[in-house]
Amino acid sequence: MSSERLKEYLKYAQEKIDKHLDSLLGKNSPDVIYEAMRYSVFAGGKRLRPILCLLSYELLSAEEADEKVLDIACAIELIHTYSLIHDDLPAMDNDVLRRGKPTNHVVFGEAIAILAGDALLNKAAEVCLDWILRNKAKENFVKAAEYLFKASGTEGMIGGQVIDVVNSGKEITDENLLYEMHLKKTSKLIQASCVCGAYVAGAKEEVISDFEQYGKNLGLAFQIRDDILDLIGDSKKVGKSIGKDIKEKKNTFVTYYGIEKAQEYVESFSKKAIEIIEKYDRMSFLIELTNYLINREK
Ligand code: GRG
Repeated sequence: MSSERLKEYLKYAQEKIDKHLDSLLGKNSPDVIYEAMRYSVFAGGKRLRPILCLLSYELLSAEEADEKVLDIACAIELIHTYSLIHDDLPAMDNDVLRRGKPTNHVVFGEAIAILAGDALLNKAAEVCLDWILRNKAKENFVKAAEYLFKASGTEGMIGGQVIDVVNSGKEITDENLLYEMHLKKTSKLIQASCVCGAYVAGAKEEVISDFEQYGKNLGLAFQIRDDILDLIGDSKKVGKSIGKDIKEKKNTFVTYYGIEKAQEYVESFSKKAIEIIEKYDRMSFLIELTNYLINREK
């Protein structure tokens, strides 16, 4: 159970992020592409990645998150949303529900869903470039954007998805490959969220590296917890059918290790994540968020 203070912070940060996303996405446009983009961006996501970005920035800089960090934080959410739209497509996971709502291609058709995903990725690049220019191409801002686009590209999220796609229907028997897939597919964008916040705060390279390692371990714990929830928490987790991953022979940590060992891994990765950041001041809040995420029920 999270503390009232954490709940309040999450609400405050989600509102800030939603307001900013709203301003970035062609608010009153009647164009179907904006409708499709907005449909998925405002479909009820937790905003975990932009929250990690804002929080890393706030904790390291001791300043409240403002437009200095909101652009890059929202660019991360735009990339995350595009990946979910494309992941749900018939050519990939062929899912009809996400977050308890019909998926983008079910509502808008496959062609528009592909374009909405593309447009969100494009928008993320536009937002980052405008932000860099407005901030006179400060080196730490450029580094943050570079990190984000590498983390979501072939060495990161897309690379992880490729491993998933080429092994679909087969059982991954190599533990290292299973890790590589999840590190790239899930952890990289979570790492990028923490690293970008740290870069904007002006953190030194050693701190950036710690936040990178924190994000990596949190990402793994988060992914394994997600796999466990898919299996046991379906009555609570809207939009997924019971044990779908196991029935469809998906390669997850739970199908590989079984549920008990998988839970042990959630605990050991989150412990590692916390150990990395607890040497810094003011981290109690991030530690609380870590515990909340890995103990979540949905
Ligand atoms: C299609 C390029 C491309 C990549 C797809 C992100 C992804 C890669 C696939 C989505 C499916 C999946 C199991 C991703 C793992 C990460 C994960 C648990 C995503 C869901 O993230 P949450 O829980 O989502 O933060 P919300 O709904 O809260 O935004």
